[in-house]
Amino acid sequence: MNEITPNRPNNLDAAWMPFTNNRSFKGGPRMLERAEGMSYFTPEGREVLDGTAGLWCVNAGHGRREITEAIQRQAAVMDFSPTFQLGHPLLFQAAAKVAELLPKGLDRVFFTNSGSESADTALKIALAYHRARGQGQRVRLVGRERGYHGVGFGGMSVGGIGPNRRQFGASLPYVDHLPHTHAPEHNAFSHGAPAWGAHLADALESLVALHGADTIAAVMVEPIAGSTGVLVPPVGYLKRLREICNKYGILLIFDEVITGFGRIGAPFGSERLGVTPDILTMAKGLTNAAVPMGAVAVSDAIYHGVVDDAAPGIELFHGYTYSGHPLACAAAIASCEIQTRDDLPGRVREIEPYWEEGAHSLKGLANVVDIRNFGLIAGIELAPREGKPGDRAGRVFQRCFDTGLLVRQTGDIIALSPPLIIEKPHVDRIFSTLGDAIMAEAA
Ligand code: PXG
Repeated sequence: MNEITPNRPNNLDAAWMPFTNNRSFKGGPRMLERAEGMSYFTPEGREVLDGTAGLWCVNAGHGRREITEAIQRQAAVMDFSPTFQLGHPLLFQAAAKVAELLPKGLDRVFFTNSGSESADTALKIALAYHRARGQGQRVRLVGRERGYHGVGFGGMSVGGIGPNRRQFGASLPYVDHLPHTHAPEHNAFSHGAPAWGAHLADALESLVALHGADTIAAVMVEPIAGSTGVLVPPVGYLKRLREICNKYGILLIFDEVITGFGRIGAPFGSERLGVTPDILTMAKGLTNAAVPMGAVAVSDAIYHGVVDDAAPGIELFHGYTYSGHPLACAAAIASCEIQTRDDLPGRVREIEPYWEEGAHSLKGLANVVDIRNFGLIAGIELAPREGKPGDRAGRVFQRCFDTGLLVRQTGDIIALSPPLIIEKPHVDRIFSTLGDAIMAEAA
């Protein structure tokens, strides 16, 4: 007879797990029970070094006391307050804190609960902005192949991942895509931003010629595509996109769900990459992932464009019950304070060369066909096993987990994005454990 042990689920049936191979997981579950600093611990007490900051989100490391206490304090004071036609102090404080970290010119902040909601919110704001200016015919949304903007219908449609949509048979109309920038034939083993490919942004000119600029509302891209395998933009690419958007009055949206909050050595990636969008989405590191929260930042011009001349009443007919949830705001304030006080972006810039060297030390191992890096991100691409795409990297992921390292697998790419508090010995452990796993899967 099965005995129920506290904290040890003995029945995995009820939960339908997200983005998971439920059948194989339930046959051999990988469980995490506790987390602290750079590490997770399994129910058996085995340490698993966190090479992925959870899912690119625990940027300040696990179990930050300041964040936990801020959440506890707020839960005791007021559990929930509506933010429709009502406010609470932390909503405004959290928005102001985030605005302090944002690139100059982007300082109006709309709260959501996730990256997916941020993507859909950003797209809706873009449409509302054009409509408010009397350009309601601008309804076309442009994304990029291999872009990931979450799982809502907006983000899914503008995103460019087949399997993310194929199952559902429906996408928004009026969507088109730029080509992705992954070009291993030119850029394999680039250190940092690859030199080749700025001209790929000119595909936006072709979409303008095809559809007419006056039908296009916005272009949404990740400054660095994370979940489709770490695609770093070619030098000059984002600047070129910015110029073309300016030329045709198209809004540029950066999805900074992964690149925000220090990940690439600046509070937001836009700053490090030297290009400011009109709209910027975030989530993940916003609360250090302690409470779900996302946000969309927009320029003054967009805020005023939508709000100032609207008909009396609600200006933007959009929001979530939990937009600006008090516990999330408490976590966001504490998390933004850690960003600044501990200078997480500065730490990234300091350790980046060591990280880059560690990542590229895997060059030459069997089946390693490309290595990419930027900030505290790395992608290691493996040659697929014949007829079994994803199998090699999947086994590397499992081997790493079994030997005490958490990595992310997407197709045959291993992605790394550790907490930004990482020290050199952790870097050494990550790449030696991963190197061993890759070698063990050489056959
Ligand atoms: N935009 C980007 C750029 C993301 O990376 C989302 C939107 C959606 O966020 P939510 O909070 O709705 O999940 C993401 C999420 C991976 C991985 O394996 C990446 C994400 C989520 C889960 C796994 O790389 N990114």
